[in-house]
Amino acid sequence: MATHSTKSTAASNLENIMEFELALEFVRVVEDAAIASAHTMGQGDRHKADQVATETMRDTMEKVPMRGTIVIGEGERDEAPMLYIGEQVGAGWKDGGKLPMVDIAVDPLEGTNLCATGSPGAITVLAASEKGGLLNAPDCYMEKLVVGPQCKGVVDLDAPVAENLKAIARRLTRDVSDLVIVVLERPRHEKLIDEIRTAGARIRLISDGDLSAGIAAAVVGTGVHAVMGSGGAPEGVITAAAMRCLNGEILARLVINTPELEERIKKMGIADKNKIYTSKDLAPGDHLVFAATGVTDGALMKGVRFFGDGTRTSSIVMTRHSGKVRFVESIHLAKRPDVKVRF
Ligand code: VTB
Repeated sequence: MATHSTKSTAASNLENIMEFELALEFVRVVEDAAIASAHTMGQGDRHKADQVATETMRDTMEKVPMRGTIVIGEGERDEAPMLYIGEQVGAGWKDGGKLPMVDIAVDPLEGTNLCATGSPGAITVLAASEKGGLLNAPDCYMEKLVVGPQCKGVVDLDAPVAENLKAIARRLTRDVSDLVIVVLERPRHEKLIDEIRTAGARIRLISDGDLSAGIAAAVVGTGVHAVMGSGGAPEGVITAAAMRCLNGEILARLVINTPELEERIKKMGIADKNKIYTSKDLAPGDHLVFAATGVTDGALMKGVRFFGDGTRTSSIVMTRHSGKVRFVESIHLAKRPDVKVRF
């Protein structure tokens, strides 16, 4: 009994280190990546924007005191030079291995096009958990339905769109015509968009970035009530980590529509391709950290601002177990003796 409690105290200490101490380290990681990619804003080069975000994220991540493993990243080892799935990151691998083992899901630049065109909604983002706390989702599409805490439990991925909208409106004590639903503007969403319009709800079509839209849906006052449609599965897992911190919900299903993908998920041990995942299925970790920084202006965070004496960033960092949602406004000072800080 005594041994058991000592063990679990040790385990929970490690996990507390993860939430309390690593949370701020992860803010540094997303801030640095955001500053690097913000320098490329509007240059029309999405690959460059993504590349500098990835390189910078990796550089800063290497200094974090942890034994991190990328579980969702830039692709398989042979297709991505860094932040590839399975890559070991962090300062802890070199020093005898006392530091916590952490699984990490990254999207170094969510909304590469948004950054390349200087449009709102680009963010740098990551989620972290104790080992096994984030589903290793394949890089395919995922059908998603994201709602905030009040609408948890009343929506169903397979229900008609009109019914889900009615349920959301009822929970938010308003009419369907008052709702704002965010949908990626894609030909594959024509039917969905028609159905939302027919039901009478309002729509915000976005060109990219359903991850930050999903987070906005779980925060009261952002003017986003749900996100519907299909986007990337890896981003779905990162959204799920955010939902677990914000008490929102993502319901999701992998879109497995080719023999290659069938084969891929079989190898990954996913038996039922039609399974509907909840936030807890996608991000089952008990100790979860979610961190994001605005690259361009968005609903929750401002974009990076360069002001000569330094750089200002807006970030959000959330921890599930300790229940903290922090909005972090940072000023990164230029190395000059006469540097000024403005409120
Ligand atoms: C993008 C991106 C999203 O999914 O749409 C991508 O903007 C995949 O969709 O934020 P397309 O292939 O149609 O572009 C996301 O990355 C994330 O879900």
